[in-house]
Amino acid sequence: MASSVFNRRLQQLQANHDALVRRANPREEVGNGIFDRYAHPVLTAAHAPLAWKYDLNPATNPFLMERIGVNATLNAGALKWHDKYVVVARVEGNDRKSYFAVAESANGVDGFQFWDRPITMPETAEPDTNVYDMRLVAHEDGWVYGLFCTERRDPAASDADQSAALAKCGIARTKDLVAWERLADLTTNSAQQRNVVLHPEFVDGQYAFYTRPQDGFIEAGSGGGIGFGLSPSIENATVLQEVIVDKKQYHTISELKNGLGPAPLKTEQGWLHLAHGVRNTAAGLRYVLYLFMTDLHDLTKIIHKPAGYFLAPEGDERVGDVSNVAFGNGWIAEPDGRVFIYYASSDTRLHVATSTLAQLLDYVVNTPEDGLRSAASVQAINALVDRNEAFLRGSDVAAHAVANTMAKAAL
Ligand code: M1P
Repeated sequence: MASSVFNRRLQQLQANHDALVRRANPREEVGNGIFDRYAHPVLTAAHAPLAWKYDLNPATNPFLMERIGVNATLNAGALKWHDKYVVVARVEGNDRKSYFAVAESANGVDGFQFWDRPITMPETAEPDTNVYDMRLVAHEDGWVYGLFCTERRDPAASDADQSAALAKCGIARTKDLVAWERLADLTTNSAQQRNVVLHPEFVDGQYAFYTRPQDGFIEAGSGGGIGFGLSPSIENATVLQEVIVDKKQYHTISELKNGLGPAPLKTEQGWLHLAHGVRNTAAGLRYVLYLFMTDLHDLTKIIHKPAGYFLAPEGDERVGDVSNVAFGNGWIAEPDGRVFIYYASSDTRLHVATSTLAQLLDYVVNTPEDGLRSAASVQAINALVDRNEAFLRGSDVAAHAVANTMAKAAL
């Protein structure tokens, strides 16, 4: 009896898992011309291998119960690796602890499958309570780095307060995405750090970091925005001076805080950045993604910054463990110009949006900047309508001229 329950459940679980992993992920029609969305998430909690969750021995698990639950798969770093699209996802268990796991796909939009085991991330002398949100960077020094948030209980918190935490940037490196060497956590002058990203090239012979200084675990406070600083060493990385590159700003999508997503992409026009901005609402925080570009030589100078968000949670994406959140810390740029942007919705599942470098550059360069006032927004619309009317008048004249020429030719 027990064995027939076990066998039936095992068959069903395997069939469901296979169907999920093999499910095609069609591109959604029309879109906004900037990027394309897809019908399904690329990675969900249900993608986790059965062997991570179930004791598959009928003698020790006759009901084939789930022994270890997976709650969510989100915020993934990304890399093209041996011709595969690879993400290092944040996998969150039912126990609220996150860990990292590699999943790969042949085409970047469907068929994502986890490798056999999650990453065994070494700890420092001060064990991490929780690790999450890895930024993967193939650095010009030859290593692949994973920078992530390591969270530990705030030692100054009273017994009554079991939620106060300290966030720091953990650093690890690898040559194969399987064996990781853990380095010392990043040292900065800020009380806390999250969303730290390693720049892929040396700057003045030093390692360059994008930071997000913050006063508290949730509040960026006086931290100000996305920072930038240099460290002579990666083994004991220390950034003593942070320059704010992109500050949080009143009544914008990042009035509360912001943070860099993946490492920037180098283009002929500048470094292209993907970041998240956070604002407060009566219904809680709203996280959206935005793009900006910095100067090729002065990495602290923004040369283009479109107004508002690039991508916001939409439809089902708006609901999850932390609703109204879009968060992206991984993208892959192909030599043919395609760009795969991996973003998570509502701290629950991972999606892909695709675009091209040509589209993203057009968007960044030609989208009006934020005028920071309602009147300026109306001015931007009026300027566009003026240009459209002039263009349509001109094309009317041109169309008439062509029609006249053709009519004369027909006589
Ligand atoms: O819950 C939304 C996000 O909150 C944090 O991001 P930030 O540091 O910018 O506030 C992170 O915990 C992130 O993982 C999470 O998705």
